[in-house]
Amino acid sequence: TWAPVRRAILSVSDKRGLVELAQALADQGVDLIASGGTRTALAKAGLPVVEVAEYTGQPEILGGRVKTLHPRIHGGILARRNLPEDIETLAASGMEPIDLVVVNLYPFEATIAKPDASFEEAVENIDIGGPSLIRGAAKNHDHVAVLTDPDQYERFLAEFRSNGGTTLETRKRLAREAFAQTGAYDKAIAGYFEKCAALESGSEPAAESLPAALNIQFPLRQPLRYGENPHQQAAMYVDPSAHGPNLATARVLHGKELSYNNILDLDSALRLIRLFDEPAACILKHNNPCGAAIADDLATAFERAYEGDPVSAFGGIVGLNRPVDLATAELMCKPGRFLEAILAPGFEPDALALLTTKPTWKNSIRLIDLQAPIGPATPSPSGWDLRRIEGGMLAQSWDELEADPASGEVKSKRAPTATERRDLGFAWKIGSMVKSNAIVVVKDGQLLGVGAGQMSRLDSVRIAVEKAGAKARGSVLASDAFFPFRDGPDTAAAAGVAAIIQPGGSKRDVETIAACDEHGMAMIFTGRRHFRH
Ligand code: 93A
Repeated sequence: TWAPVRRAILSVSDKRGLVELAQALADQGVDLIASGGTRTALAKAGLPVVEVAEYTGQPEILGGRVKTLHPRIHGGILARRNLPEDIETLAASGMEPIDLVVVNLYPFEATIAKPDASFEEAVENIDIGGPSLIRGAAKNHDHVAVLTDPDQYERFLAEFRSNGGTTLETRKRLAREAFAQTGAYDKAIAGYFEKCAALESGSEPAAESLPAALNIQFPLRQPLRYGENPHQQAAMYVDPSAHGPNLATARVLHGKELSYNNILDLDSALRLIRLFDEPAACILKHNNPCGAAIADDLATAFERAYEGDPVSAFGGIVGLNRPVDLATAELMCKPGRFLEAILAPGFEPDALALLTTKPTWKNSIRLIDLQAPIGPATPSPSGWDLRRIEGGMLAQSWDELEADPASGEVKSKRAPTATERRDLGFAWKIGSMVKSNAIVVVKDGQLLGVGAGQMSRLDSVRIAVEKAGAKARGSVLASDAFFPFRDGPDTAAAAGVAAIIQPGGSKRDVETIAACDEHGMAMIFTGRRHFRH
């Protein structure tokens, strides 16, 4: 099942890591073929490389629209090495097998994201030759490996350096990732065409409509030791259409195998942390945040997240939206602290070294590298949010957060101050990730108290302000859905809460607004609720 790499074609728009990859290939005697710009980059680095035009004898035509679309290239990729007819066909035409395809596509999504991009420019950025190379290699994964993203190079090279080739398992994984990528690419193009057509006809773009039936195929990623409890069987499956950082493909750098509950908590941590632009940290327990903070640097954000509720944070799942640095790792390792897992878009080497050698937890801490930056710009999840019920399944579109919740309508006499507004926005984001009924209390970018999963909203308020204690004075509060009675805001005011954010929409909103005005509290309505059942 092992296949050697003797000849590679490289054609990349994103040239990150290209030279290092090609150097490692050349070091082991791999022949390199590259399209125009890629060849120039490699030749500049002093690497021996043949240009596609020279290899095929066919110069690029139509202003670059036809670069690599040639039988000598596609024959070399698609030939079945174990089929005598294919090998004879190659030989008869003087063609050679190509064992590795390194391609990433014209940046279509980046092009249409530019505010001044014309339709013509977008169309010119539809890659034709690239997807053909990728799909050919992925189809012939029995013999050919395909790399479609610079983030894959390191792992590929670790294997290639040790044996000069790849295993079938690797090639299959790469093929899966390749098809997911070309699929997402075409989906983006189709979406753009649809949007342009809708704009021309003057109507709003049609929302993705509900499918008549869900025909879902999620390949098995890995069996899990057990489910939510030890007597339950469990496994993790992957959504082949998924793109962007996710738990099904994240890399576990260190520690014991992830458990079912770990994965659920880490997934929530990922969803929470990606809501923030600024350095942010969160700590989850039983799928609810017990700590969260934003700050100018990651270490401060972590420290404030932990200190928000140090008792609950013990044994928690940590999510961070910046690579873990040494300062943050040192705070994590403070005496008396214990963490179950840490998820981040990377770990700096000195931080990794420290976290994996702390005596009390060195074998148990799980470190999960998302291998890609995360933030509000990360693509929203693909497909539908699915839940099983007895005898069927529920599907809904994902609960997306409004862009700027704190800019909602001010309902109270007093408008929130600038600081309160910032905290209200932070609280709203955290509240959207708490099990309903959800109430969160926040001050200065730090989560101080959470009331989660209560059957009465008032009980959630009581728990949240009690958790915050004396720190509730001057804080702000978010409620994931409207207050049905004024008792919630009254209780908040008694604890010293200064401002509230909630969706509004109760028939007793007038009474709730009156309560805020009596207590001098500011209140904003967002108009959108975020139940999490
Ligand atoms: O215009 S294309 O669709 N025609 C092609 O035949 C073709 N072959 C590769 N674009 C094509 N590519 C793309 O060119 C690759 O997917 C890659 O994104 C880019 C690399 O071009 P260069 O090496 O000239 O920078």
